[in-house]
Amino acid sequence: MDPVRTEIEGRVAVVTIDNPPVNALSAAVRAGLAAAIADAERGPAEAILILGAGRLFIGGADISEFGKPPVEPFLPDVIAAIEACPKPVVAAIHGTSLGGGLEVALGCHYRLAMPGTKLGLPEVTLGILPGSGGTQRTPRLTGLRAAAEMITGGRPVGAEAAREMGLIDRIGEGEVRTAGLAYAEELAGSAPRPTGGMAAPEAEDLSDLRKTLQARARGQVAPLVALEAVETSARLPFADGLAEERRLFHHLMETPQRAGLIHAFFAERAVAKVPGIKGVAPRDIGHVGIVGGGTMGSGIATAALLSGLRVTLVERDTDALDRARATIGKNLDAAEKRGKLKDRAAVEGALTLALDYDALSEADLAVEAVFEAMDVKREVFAALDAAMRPGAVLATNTSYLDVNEIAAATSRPADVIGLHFFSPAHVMKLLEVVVADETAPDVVATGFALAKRLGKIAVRAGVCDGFIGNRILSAYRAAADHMVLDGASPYQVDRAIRGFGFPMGPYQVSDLAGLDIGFMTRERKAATAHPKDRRPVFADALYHAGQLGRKAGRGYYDYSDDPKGREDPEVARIVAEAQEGQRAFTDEEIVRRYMAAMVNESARVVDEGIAARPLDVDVVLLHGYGFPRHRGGPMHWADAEGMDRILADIRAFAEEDDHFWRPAPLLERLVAEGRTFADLNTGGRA
Ligand code: 3H9
Repeated sequence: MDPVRTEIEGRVAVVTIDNPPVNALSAAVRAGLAAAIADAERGPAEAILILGAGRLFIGGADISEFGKPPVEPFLPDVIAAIEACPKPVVAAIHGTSLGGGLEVALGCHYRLAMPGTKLGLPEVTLGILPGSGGTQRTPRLTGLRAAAEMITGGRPVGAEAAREMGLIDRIGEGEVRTAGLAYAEELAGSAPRPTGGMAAPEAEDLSDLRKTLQARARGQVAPLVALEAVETSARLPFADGLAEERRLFHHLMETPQRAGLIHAFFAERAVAKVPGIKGVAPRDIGHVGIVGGGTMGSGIATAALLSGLRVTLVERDTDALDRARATIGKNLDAAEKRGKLKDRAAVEGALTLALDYDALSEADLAVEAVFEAMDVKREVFAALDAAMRPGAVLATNTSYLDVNEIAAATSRPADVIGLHFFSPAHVMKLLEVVVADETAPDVVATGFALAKRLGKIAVRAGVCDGFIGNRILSAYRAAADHMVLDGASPYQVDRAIRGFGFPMGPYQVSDLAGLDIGFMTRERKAATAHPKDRRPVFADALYHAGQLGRKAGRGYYDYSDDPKGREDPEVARIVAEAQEGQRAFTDEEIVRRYMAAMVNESARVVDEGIAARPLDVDVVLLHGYGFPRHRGGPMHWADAEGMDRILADIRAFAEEDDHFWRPAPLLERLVAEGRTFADLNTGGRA
């Protein structure tokens, strides 16, 4: 079907863009739009109305065309033709209008948006900048600062805010087509009002915004380049500003950051396409049970309540229930402050607290979030099995235990699944959906449907110690610990890792999680440890000294007079005493070792089928472990860096420690065959 069609309604030519799912501006849409404007210009209509078919106006440029040879007509030229049209052109916007989609609207002479519409220029989140006039037309409508904030932040604004800023002229009523037609009829026969012909914005000092952007960039270039582009609008004539925008756009288009961010965008959508559950209907979930009201259980309860589900939380005694109620209350306070909670009374009314598993007899799904010990978990699952109705889903939030063994404690292993939330569960977006040997496909589909309902990104994981994320974490964490044992300071390691783009280094993460957690994990693994495994004795020493991290006021860092944490000479002394070597490391070597360990373990996780594809690993590390988004995730990064270089590093490191550094077979195969992880995202395992 033609992606752009024109109908004549009275004095108005109605041009509709119909390119599902998001009316992206593909080559065919651009050509169709250009032709429609040219035809309407020649025809009898006295005004032109541009609309989007379906649920939104235009989702932006077609991102899947990026990185491929460009196809004419180019979007800036199509928009220039709209702007130059001698008849008034009106955009009637509903749903969403993003990126190139908003730029089309800015090229129109008048803009109307329906209530609830989101309008934005999110290009910086893809590593680029608005490249079809957005950096020049927006400031002519809104002033320099508002445009700079919108474009460098990438966040959409609502219709009301857009009208206040001057970005749109009107808010429509009723149905978008009718509202747009009435507006166009009103303007029919009048002179066009090109945005590019408006006065340039007044120059303003934006150095404060530049400083803020620099402080939070962590290596990202697009926001600062976008600021530069917006600033030219106050200095240069319109045509020259457009040329400068184009030049900067093409520069960003060529950066690896653009490739990384767009990989992340598509990977986040691809994770939901799980092999084996295509077309499988999920079970209905309206009522969620939760066993355990600690930080995790209360966080999961909060997430479920905020998405309108009924929640029944079971704890052992009334004290524990009171604590859960208080934690959930605090979480809801925070959500209310952020505007995420409309009807508090209704949400609180949907929560039941109970001491008995019988309260879960009506629940559609229960999530167990109790102490991480197999015997405790098995007891809970036997009780759930007895209490829950047939067809209910029984989920465990374990972060490393064997879900098969947990399922075996019930008479219905097909209904058992792992739902591994990340703390705080009402904030973190990631959910690992852990599929055990006997988990039924519709139970897996239910895990994904629940994640969507909760606004989370679900990734399928197989059963192993730590699933995808924590298993890979334990490998790169070990690489960091080995460097400290050999002479690096934890502070240097943290700095180097932050320099790569992580928000925190591994020892800052330890302080946040609590050093007791790491200690307990080491104790748990000690029984099965290999004699050549190197134990981070400096971490044990800190644990025994009571330096448990943030909650104790001291861990690797001292938090007593600085909430961010100060380097601590006492820690440096404890670490130095426990160190096995005194070798110096450069920041570059620290990053190379850390990343080599991450990529190597990731390759094993993919090879063993624990992760369905490399892109699943990328999404887990991006959303659960702070991996810098502009690098796309460890697998995308490995491809960009060159897998042969990483394999050569691992082989070199193995010369001094061939126990820890063993190349993953998949890495060796891919290098030998000249293939990449990206090849496996589409083509399956090597
Ligand atoms: C730009 O415009 C550059 C210009 O300044 C200059 C150019 C010269 N292209 O997210 P969903 C696919 S940069 C291609 O699940 P929702 C998506 O992959 C662009 N495909 O839906 C998915 O495919 P599949 C600036 C796209 O309702 C399907 O559509 N624009 C695009 O939750 C459904 O997507 C943006 O950055 C695209 N632009 O949310 C907006 N967008 O079904 C990016 C989506 O095969 N898009 N797809 O997995 C979004 O933010 C959301 O998709 C949107 C709808 C809010 C529009």
